Amino acid sequence: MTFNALNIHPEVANAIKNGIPVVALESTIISHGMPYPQNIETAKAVEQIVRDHGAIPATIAVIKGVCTVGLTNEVLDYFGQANNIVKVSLRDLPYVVSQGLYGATTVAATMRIAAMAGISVFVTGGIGGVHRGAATNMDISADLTEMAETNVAVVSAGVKSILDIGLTLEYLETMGIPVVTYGQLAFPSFYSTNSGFNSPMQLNSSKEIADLLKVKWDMGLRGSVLIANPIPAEQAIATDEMEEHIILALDAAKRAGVIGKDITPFLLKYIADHTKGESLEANIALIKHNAALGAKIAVDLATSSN
Ligand code: PSU
Ligand code: MN
Repeated sequence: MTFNALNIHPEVANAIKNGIPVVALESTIISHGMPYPQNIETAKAVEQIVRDHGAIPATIAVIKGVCTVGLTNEVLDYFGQANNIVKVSLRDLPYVVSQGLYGATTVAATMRIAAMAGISVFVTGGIGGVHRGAATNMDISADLTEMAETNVAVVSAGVKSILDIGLTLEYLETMGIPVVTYGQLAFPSFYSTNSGFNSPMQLNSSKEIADLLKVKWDMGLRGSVLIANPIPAEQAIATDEMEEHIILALDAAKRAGVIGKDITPFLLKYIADHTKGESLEANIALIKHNAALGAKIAVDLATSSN
């Protein structure tokens, strides 16, 4: 059994080769993070927004064991509906590749494959982080350890409050990962513009963010930068309203005995099901918003690197 390299879509490969900006996108959000058909509609809309802002989108997934960078619409349709798709974090990659399976990649696995392909900007909704109760359950997403290691910037709407946001920020500090909030100091919590924690850094333009990335990597400092892009205020959901649903979701997960990699998808689905689609709408709005910022950063980074 050998590793059959990567399959990079010709449009993406051409862009990488010629210094044209590229934005990587994950697939767990499609297969395990959002319901059908909104998942596919959103995935396609996000790709279009990346294009509208001057970059080439590269959604990443594992197809029959092949790490694939840049998906066709047919493949996106498949990943949005099929039920044989493994949620693939870093740990799961060699298994799905050697077994020839279909895998939807998390932030961690997407970053790693993006780096293999030579892509340095990645857009998602929310990253995984330190879970509530981590002091006893040790549940810390591999997204964080990956961010310490791999030179791919991550644009997100902050950290979802299903996690312990304070501990997640502490962990990011320990691992040397800069956390930059775009346009404000308050660190956003996915559905809300303000998590109650301040961001360690604030930058106000995509150019300044691209400069920070370039300097970090030119200095030989390995790893990611977490760029937190607050949800547009008109789409935000009040923190205390979300908190009620989160408490119920955590309780339901505990009663159902959900652990490990199934926790995050369980909580996301529970909350979406119990907020009458309001959270789904917010989720869609924020990822589109992130796609625009990520594409601008990729454009500025390509300009300063060419
Ligand atoms: N948070 C969200 N939506 C998501 C995820 C997290 O609001 O879709 C997904 C991402 O793919 C992320 C993964 O990388 O969940 C984290 O999973 P875990 O906690 O098992 O590492
Ligand atoms: Mn976990």
